[in-house]
Amino acid sequence: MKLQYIIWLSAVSCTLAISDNFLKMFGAQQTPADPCYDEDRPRRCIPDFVNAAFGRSIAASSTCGLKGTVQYCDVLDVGGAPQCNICDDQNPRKRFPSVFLTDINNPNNVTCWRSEPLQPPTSVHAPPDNITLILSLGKKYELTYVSLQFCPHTPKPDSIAIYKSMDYGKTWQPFQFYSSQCRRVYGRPNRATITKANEQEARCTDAHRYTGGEGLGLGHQSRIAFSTLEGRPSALDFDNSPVLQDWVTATDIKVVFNRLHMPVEDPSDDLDILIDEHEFKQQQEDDDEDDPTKGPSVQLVNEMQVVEADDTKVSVSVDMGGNGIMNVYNRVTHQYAVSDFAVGGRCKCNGHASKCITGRDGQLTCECKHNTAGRDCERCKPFHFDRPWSRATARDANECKACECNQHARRCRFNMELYKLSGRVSGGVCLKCRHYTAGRHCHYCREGYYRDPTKQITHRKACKPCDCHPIGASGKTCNQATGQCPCKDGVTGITCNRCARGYQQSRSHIAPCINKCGKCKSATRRLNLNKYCKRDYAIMGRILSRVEDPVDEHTKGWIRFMVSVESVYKKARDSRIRKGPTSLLVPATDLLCKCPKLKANKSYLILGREKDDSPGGIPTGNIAVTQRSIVIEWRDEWDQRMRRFRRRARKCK
Ligand SMILES: [Ca+2]
Repeated sequence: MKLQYIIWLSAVSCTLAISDNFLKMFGAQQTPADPCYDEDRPRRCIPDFVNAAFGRSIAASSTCGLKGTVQYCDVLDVGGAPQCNICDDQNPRKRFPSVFLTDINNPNNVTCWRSEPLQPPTSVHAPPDNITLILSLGKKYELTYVSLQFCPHTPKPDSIAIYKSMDYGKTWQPFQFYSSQCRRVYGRPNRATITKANEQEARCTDAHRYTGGEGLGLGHQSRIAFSTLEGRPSALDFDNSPVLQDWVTATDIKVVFNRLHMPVEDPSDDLDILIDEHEFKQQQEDDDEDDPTKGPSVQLVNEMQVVEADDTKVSVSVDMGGNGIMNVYNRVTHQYAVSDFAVGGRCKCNGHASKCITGRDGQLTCECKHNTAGRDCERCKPFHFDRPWSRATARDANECKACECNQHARRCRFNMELYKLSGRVSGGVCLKCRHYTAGRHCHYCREGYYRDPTKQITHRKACKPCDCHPIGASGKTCNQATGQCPCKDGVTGITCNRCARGYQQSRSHIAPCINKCGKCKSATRRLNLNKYCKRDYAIMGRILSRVEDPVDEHTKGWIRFMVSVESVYKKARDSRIRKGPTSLLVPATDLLCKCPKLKANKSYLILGREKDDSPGGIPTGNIAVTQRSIVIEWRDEWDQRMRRFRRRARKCK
């Protein structure tokens, strides 16, 4: 006991001495490099090649012994007597359930599914057997092959149809047909050539009759293996062939056994057979030439078969028309028996995941990288719509890129027009920019806000409100860069909140800041002939009222009074001035300086120039008081003086 303790201690000290290096190694093993990235650069990644059927349950339309004990008979040797046995699903040693189709395929302990015994067909026109096996893969896979291995001492069926579904069994499409009589059974030519025009078309072949295990397959297991890409021209350029990418995609595989053996021919059908045999010979000659697409897929199939390689023997073809064989058929049970149903392929992740995992909902799903999402990484994850989604290729991982929203938006959408305009670089458009930002990338400030130059555009407070003064500013939108609001005349400050130098505050909303009132020229009391001559008109008028809210297009900034013109001493020949009521306009700023000072019900002598009466240059017939006008409160003696000026005015120049 004590000795053991010492040995253990020395082992610990030894470990401590190398612990540094050991830990480094250990650390590297803990975080294996992500196959979807080369350093930080995204690259295409794909899940491992697997037998996607392994361990999955298969729905069989018929299983021997499920409804009670049934007898079946095999022939173990050519010419030997049939040996009979029973199927009984209740007896563990006599069961042939469908789970045996996808269990471990151990050549030393072959397990088989068997269909219920069937009535052998009496003629080629008898209805087909239609025994069906359905394999659900649980998600989309890209399949390289589908293979069926038949039980020892049982025949390889003559006519088999394989279908695939891409929508979890809602719809099915033909994948491959096997028959000694393709035309008769499946209405298709034998071994048709696939061109680029019909790469997504199922073929029918009788080749399985010539590749071992024909007839009874006595003494060994026979197999059929359908290579999905074999003979399809675009297989070498699979990356760039959406048609073939679609072709190999499946969620479910359905195998339908239509004929175990082809019944004896009707003499009238000979012609059909002859055509098929001719086609086969032709095809064999063609196949002898190098077919580059054939090699890799067959190789893959072989890789998957390594486990059974020891048991597989090459067999020779058997004359199908021989009476000896037909005699044996009659003595054995008419029954399908399959020991292994395998589909080789990869979980479909479009090059954006290196493995598939069971998601929270219990469903198999890709572990998506490259900012992709979906069970098959078939779309970009939210907020990563700057580039359109695309399958990864060897050259380009086609990573989904985040939209550039300067941290002001959580959502965006893709716009193809903008993407094209950008030279296929960026097509993301941010949605609902926050923090008062706006634009495709939330990269400028919304109207009514301006950029705070002291903060980054990504800052939450990068945009500040203009806060334009409701009275001092003439609008609510400030300069995006400086924040300067548009100020009314005489108003200053970034928000237009104070009067400029030389201006003073008024109580007017129209002109909140006015010139400090200077000397009022219009209120002069001195009037001479020279002044009289320089004015176009001279009238006496009585102020009737001040018109509130007189703001209109022509009189903005002017205050309107109603005035009754009572005497006209002078006017130009084409003047519109008449006796009677009319408008009198005074600049608001002048009025605030009481220049002139006007009171209701008072009369005034007014001298002015007609061209000043047209604010905005449009003649109105109004009277406008400006700095050049003369406005004097009326006194009766002005009447005499006006008449005198009028007489002397002939001397005016
Ligand atoms: Ca098995």
